[in-house]
Amino acid sequence: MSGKKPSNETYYVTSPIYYVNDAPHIGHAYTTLACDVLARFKRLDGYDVYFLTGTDEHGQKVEKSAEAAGVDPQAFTDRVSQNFRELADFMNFSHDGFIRTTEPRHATASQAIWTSLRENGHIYLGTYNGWYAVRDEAFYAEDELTDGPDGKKIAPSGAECEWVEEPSYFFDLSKWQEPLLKFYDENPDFIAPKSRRNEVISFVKGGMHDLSVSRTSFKWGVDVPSDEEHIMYVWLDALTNYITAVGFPDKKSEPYTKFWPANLHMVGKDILRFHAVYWPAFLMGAGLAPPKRVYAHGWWTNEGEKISKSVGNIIDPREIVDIYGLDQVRYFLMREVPFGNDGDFSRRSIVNRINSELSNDLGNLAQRTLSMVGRYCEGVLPAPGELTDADKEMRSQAATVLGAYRTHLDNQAFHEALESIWVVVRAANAYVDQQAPWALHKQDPARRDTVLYVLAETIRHLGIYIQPFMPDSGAVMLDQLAVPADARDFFHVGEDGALVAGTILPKPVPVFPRFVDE
Ligand code: ME8
Repeated sequence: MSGKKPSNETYYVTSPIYYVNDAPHIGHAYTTLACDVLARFKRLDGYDVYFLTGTDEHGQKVEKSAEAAGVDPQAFTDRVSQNFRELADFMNFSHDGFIRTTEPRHATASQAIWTSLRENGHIYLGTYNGWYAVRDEAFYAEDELTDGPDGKKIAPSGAECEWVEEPSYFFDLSKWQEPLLKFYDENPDFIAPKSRRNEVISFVKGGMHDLSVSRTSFKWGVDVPSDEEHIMYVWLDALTNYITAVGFPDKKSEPYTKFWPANLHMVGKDILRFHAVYWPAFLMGAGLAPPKRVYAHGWWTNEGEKISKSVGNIIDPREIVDIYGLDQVRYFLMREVPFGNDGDFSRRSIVNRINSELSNDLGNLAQRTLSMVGRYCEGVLPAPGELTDADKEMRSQAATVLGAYRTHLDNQAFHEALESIWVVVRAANAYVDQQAPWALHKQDPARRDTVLYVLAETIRHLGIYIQPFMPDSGAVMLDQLAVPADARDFFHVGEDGALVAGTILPKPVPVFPRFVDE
């Protein structure tokens, strides 16, 4: 049966932890939203879920931003981290944890992983001479750089590089080529989508230099154990957040035993190398299991242009939510772009999606069905009579689509997951038109009741399904059918949760009003 709960299954999903040098924008909201949809879906599917997000607060970039703001880095991060917490609440994210890398538990975990790497012989002391981009907090090899104006060296990401020469500890990344290639080979789903997997594999095949993992020229970071001159490289510290949050270095108790290795690290394509190359190497070097999967999604542009502070076209999630509505924005972000590809935010496309798919297709279906129940049945859910083939087909389609929905989300194909639900929405609209309950009203009230019942059941399924993407709207749809709060998970898909005839339904209100441009 499609709605069956798995037993004792867990699901650990993480967003990146965001740098606190900037205000949150649509790109940050996008990544965490994808995690939120997965977390909500898995909860409805009976999993024990841990969904983590947070802020990355160390490193030179944050230190410089604090300096520019004229405050000490701790006060600065306290303030800016709060903006990301507020964004998460405002976007209705259902995270179970919010981690800050300046928390004491995180220094403990970072120092513990460092110590394991050192004891296992993967970290040694040397001197770093090379290029560093503060914006990316990343080291680059000479042959990766191009010449910019004023003789500056520019990284492939567009960030300016500076020459760094200082004592540094190194991680023996050059020795990890074979183990990593073997790991990718044995775990073909570790990196997604496929095109990104190929990029990572060719990067690793190209050979890697040892990685500088400590700095001495500034102070804003986690101290290297037993060498107070050094602080840890911000990415080693940052990546460790994923195990800090589940209790590392305590590997023997929950939540670590329950949730590690993580099921999914969701990231943008800009930070895939850190997650798919460095992180599994660090973990294996420390004798810990790598995560099960890393998904690198694409990049948003604004009306065709790269989003950047200097261009001044940053999209503030609050602004668009104020204009279009929260669930409308959540829907658009997950529906507009085949997940994994780059996407463009344009006014025209969001308005189109709201008016055609939300308002016309889904909103009208619910509104016209429930108004007929109000008008013809005095607001009491009618009892169905014998079902025709068309009725049975409608009911079965609504219940069985859960299987395709689940598969799409396990592949992080959010757009296809929504499309599979919309196949049912369109089938239900065709069913209303064919059955024409308004014409049956006088001639055949028993048949009219059956059709309205089948439609109400279809809307119940749609209400359940849209909850991960549009939690508030899903709740409103289910409220209108008087579905009890404990009957809204996937266990209640199909006959198990069928609506009870005779239930008095509240007066319907439109769930998705049309967007009228003023
Ligand atoms: O990289 N389109 O943090 P960060 C889509 N602290 N996604 C975007 C985006 C856009 N235009 N702009 C940003 C860091 N993102 C590190 C991560 S994790 C251990 C440490 C999203 O604040 C996307 O997920 O620069 C990208 O990977 C992330 O924000 C970068 O956030």
